[in-house]
Amino acid sequence: MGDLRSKFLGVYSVLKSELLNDPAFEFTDVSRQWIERMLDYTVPGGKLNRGLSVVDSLKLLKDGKDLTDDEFFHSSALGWCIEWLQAYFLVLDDIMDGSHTRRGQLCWFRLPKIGMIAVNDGILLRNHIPRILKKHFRGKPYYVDLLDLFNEVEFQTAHGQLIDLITTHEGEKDLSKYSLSLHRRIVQYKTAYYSFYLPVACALLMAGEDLEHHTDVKTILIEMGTYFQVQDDYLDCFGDPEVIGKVGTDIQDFKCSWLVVKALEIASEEQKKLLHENYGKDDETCIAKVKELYKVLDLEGVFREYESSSCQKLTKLIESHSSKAVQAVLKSFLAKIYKRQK
Ligand code: GPP
Ligand code: MG
Ligand code: MG
Ligand code: MG
Repeated sequence: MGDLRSKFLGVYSVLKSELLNDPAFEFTDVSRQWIERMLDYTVPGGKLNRGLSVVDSLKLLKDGKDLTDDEFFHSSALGWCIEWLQAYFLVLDDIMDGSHTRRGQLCWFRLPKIGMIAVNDGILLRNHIPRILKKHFRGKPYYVDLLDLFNEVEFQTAHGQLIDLITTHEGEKDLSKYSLSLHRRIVQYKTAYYSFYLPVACALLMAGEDLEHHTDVKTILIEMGTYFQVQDDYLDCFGDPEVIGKVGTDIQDFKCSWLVVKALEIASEEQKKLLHENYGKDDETCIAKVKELYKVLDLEGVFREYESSSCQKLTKLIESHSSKAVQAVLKSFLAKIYKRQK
């Protein structure tokens, strides 16, 4: 496994050096150094689950047969395109959410002399993806489908991010509009498509499949992605910042988090009043009061129950799929995230 990771990181170095020598731009030493530093800081430091899943999934779709060197390189390159997409989203998301840390270090825009140049860095990260695809996939029969897939998923994610942001609108803080169905809509679009559907869809395209024939796989992956974002919402408050590598901001940001939705479902009138008074305020005392209420309501227990029932539901869905190879892909994905601590 460690070996796979280091081989995968080897592909990152190749892609990075190609991008730093892209003939479409006349690089100076200074601009090249900027991008290299920015890439090393924002792209490879995460869990790499999304990227590695393309490689794993392709292998499972080939009934477990070892990948050729060429298949390994290309599935890794697609995996890295997803990691690039993720880096682009996170650089911008951290600005929008006012976050401080990410992956155990300061958010990119928080570094000295970076600031809002990070917005342009986000745009550069996003633009690296079609450069990688053009260089390595232009001649493939699935090239157009690949471009289309990345475009569609980015479109969905940006709209998910939009609803995540506009539901928190300053001046109209209204918890009564927060519901499980609104939460579902937000997380499906902002997280599930790019984190779950995209890696498997990339592997399916490489395996010569037509994505239109796999809407059932998509449905299961979106369900899994929803579960993943509920975990993210839970960890935002209950996770160990040392382990998750970030300090949560959902309470002060007035996010439509799974935790606040569940709290509203089970709270008494008095507890609801406390939430209304303290949720969405960037003040340590207010944040502490909300966290205390979450403890009193035993949201940890509510989450653990959700986690096991979700896993059972997903396992049933997966086992009802007609292809054993696809089942293996989905099970491996689920195993990677079940009861994750980060
Ligand atoms: C995660 O939400 C969602 C994204 C990273 C998508 C961002 C999309 C853009 C178009 C910028 P989150 O804010 O809960 O993630 P985290 O907890 O990691 O900050
Ligand atoms: Mg966000
Ligand atoms: Mg965020
Ligand atoms: Mg979060």
